Amino acid sequence: MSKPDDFPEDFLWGAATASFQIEGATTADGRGRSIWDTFAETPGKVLNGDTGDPADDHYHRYAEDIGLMRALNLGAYRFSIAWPRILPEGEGKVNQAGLDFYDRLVDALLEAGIRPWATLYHWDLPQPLEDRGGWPERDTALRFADYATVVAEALGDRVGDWMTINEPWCSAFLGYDNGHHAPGRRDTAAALAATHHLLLGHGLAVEAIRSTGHPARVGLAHNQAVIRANGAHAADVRAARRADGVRNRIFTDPLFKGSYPADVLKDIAHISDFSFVREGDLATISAPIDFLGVNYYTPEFVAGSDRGLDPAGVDGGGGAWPGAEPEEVHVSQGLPVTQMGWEIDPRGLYDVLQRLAGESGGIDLYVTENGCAFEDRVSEDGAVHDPERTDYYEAHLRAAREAVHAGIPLRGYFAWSLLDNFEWAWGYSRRFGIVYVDYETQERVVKDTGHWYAELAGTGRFPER
Ligand code: IFM
Repeated sequence: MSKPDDFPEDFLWGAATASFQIEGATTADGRGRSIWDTFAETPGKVLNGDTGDPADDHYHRYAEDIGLMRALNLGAYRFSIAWPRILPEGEGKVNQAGLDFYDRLVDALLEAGIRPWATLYHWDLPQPLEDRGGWPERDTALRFADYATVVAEALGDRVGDWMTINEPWCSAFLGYDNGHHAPGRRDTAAALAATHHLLLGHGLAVEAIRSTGHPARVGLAHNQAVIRANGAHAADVRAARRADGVRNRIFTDPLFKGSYPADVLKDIAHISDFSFVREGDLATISAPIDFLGVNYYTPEFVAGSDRGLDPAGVDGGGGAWPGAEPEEVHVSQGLPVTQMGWEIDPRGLYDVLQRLAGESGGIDLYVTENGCAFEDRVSEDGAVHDPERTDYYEAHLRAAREAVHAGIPLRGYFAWSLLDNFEWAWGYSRRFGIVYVDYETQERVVKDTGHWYAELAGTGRFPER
C-alpha cells in the first residue's frame, strides 16, 4: 500500500517518441517515402522548410539514447515503428534492413532493463498508399493489418506492449480535413471515412498481433479532448456536445460500445452517410483491448458562436472540430499557456482519466503522452534550466497521482517527449523534450526537468524543489 504522497511501487515510468520525429536517416537502408516526407518537402507546409532530416539522428544514435533512458531511470520507452522502413511500398516485399533496426533497438532496450512499448502507426503512412487514396480508403486498413502481422511476428517474442494507432483524430482531421498535417487534404467527407478506416485498422491490427501467438497486451493511444462548455448558456452547452461528439465519442463509442453515436451521425449527415461501414466492422473495432493510452496536453473551452466571444487560436494537440461548424467557437479561459499557445490546466488530466476509466470499462490506463514546449537554451553553465516545464510536469503528475489514489486504474505515465524533435508543421521550432538536442552537433543535454523526472521515476516521490 503506497503512502499518500507516493506513487505505487509498480507504477510504470516512461518517455515517448515517434519515428518520423526523431529517427532522421530518411533514405537509409531501403526506407520508402512517407506522407510526411512529401508534406515537409512541399513549400509552405512546415515552418522554416524543416524536414525529417536530421531530426535527432536516433537511427544511428539509439544506443546513446538508451544510455540516456537508463540515466533517467525509465522503466519503459514508447517508440513508434516507421511503416515505410518495413514495407517501402506500404505492402508486399519486406525490407529486412528496416526490421533489423527495430530488432537492434528492442534488444538494446531489454539489455538495459527497459520495457519496449511499440506504436505501429504514428502518422508516417507510406506514400504509395496515400497515392492510392490513403486512410479514406478501406484498403489502407487492410494493408495496415498486414504490416502489423509482419512487425508482430518479428518482434512479438520480445515486445509485449503494443499500441496500434497514435491519436486517430489527428490523422483523420488534421490530415484530411483541415490539411495542417500530411497529407494536407481538405475534405471533411474524406476525414470521416479516414476515421472509420483508422478504427478498422486498429481492430484488424489487434487481431493480427494476437494471432501471432506471442503474449501481447494491445491498446491504442487516444488524444481524448477535455471539452468544457464556456458557460451554462444553452448555445455553449450545445456547442460542447457537438465538439465532444466529433472529437471524442466518434472514436470511443465504436471502440467501447461498438456503435457510432447517433447524435454525431445526425450532425454530420449532410457531409457523410457513413455507407463505408460494413457488416462486422464495428465488432472488429470494439474487440476488447488490454489498455488504453491517454494523450493529454490541454483542455478546450467551447462556446456557441452566436455569443460574440473571441475565438482562441488553438490547433494541433488541442484544436477545434476542423469542419468549422458554424455553431461553435473555441475560446480562451485566460490561463497561462505553453509555447504552443495551449492553456495549462492539470485538472483536465484528472478529468479525462476519470471519464475514460468509466467509458473503457475498467481496463488499465496509461498516460502515453503529456508534456509541453517552451523556449529552451543551453545556459553558460552548460545546463538547460526549464522551470516552467518542471512546473507543468509536477502539476500534471500531482493530478495523475490523485487519480491513482482515487482508484482510477492508471498504471503508468510517459513523458512527451524523451528528446526535442520534429514537431510536425512547427518543424524544429518547438522543443518538447526532457532532453535538449542541439540539431547541429546532435549533442544531448538532460534538461533540469529531465533530472527532476529521473528522481521521481527512481523513488516514486516528488523531489524537493
Ligand atoms: O508531438 C506530438 C506527438 O507526435 C503527438 N501528440 C502531440 C505531440 C505534441 O504536439
